[in-house]
Amino acid sequence: MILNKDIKSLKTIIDQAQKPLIITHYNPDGDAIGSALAFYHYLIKKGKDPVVVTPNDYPEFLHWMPGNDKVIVYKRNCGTVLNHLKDADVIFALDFNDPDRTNGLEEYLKEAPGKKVLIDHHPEPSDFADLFFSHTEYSSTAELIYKVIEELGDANLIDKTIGECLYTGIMTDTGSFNYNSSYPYTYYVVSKLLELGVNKDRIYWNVYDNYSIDRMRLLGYCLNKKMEVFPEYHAAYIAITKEELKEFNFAPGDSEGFVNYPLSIKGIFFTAIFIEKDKHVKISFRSKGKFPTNKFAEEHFNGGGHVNASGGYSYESLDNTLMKFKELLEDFKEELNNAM
Ligand SMILES: [Mn+2]
Repeated sequence: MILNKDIKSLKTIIDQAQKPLIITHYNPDGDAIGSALAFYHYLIKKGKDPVVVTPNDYPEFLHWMPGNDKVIVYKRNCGTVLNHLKDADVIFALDFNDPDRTNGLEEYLKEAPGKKVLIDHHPEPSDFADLFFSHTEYSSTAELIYKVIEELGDANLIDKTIGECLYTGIMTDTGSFNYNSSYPYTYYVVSKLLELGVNKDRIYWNVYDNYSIDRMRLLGYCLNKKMEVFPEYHAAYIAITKEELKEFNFAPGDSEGFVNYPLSIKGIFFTAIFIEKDKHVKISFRSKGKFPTNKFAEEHFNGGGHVNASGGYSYESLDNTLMKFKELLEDFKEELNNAM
């Protein structure tokens, strides 16, 4: 439930804002960028001059979004971003629950003098903001942004441009309405966005139908040669080494979504992808049903996230990481067998 008093506070904060700044998490996804740009366009309509900051670059399939050219990437513009953080009188933290999720900006964010407003749908936010809109029942931060703007009495300011950004966030965070999308409100928002003329097919093509040839071949290789299936645990994983990534001219974002494919196998409810990096192994988890991948990631792989979609890291070798994962499957056998 969004409290009236919080909406009142937010209204005052926005009215008084001279230098608002919007920031997302590291490796921003469609929801992070969609929410940030939607809120950017909203603040412009409120007569503000907002700045949008991301900690690092994001995949090219999000570069078509309106306002993309306004985003300042910290990794490439350190000084500019730090100055903006110091100058901002309001900081909107979108789609993340802890300053650590900015991967390198956490201290600057915590020390920044501006008022901090969190708008996010991840569980258990840390106590770094002055005002919290933290609601896990929303499919995406984008959907929550719609709700907040509606509660502010500004639904009439949401136009096609804002709508395209919001729709992208909702679509990507639900895997095109495949998961996290069982509440009617999601479809209420979508219906409103469609009324504004948002072209959902074009957005889908922009985001999903833009594989490079290398990426498509990497996917084929992963499914054919690198997928291990464990029917007895209802689980499967894909693991890719650094050398293999090089072979396929890996670009950031190329393995996005691969983790979901094994879930299409009959009887598979839990999947993981392990990607070998220079100093660690990056892991993503997905599940169908009750198996809490976020708890699993948090307890065993230095990570966290949502019940059905989460991520983590391992600082051991890829081989040892996979061995550990397989042992854990045995430990969780009963829970996995009762997950559906
Ligand atoms: Mn999100």
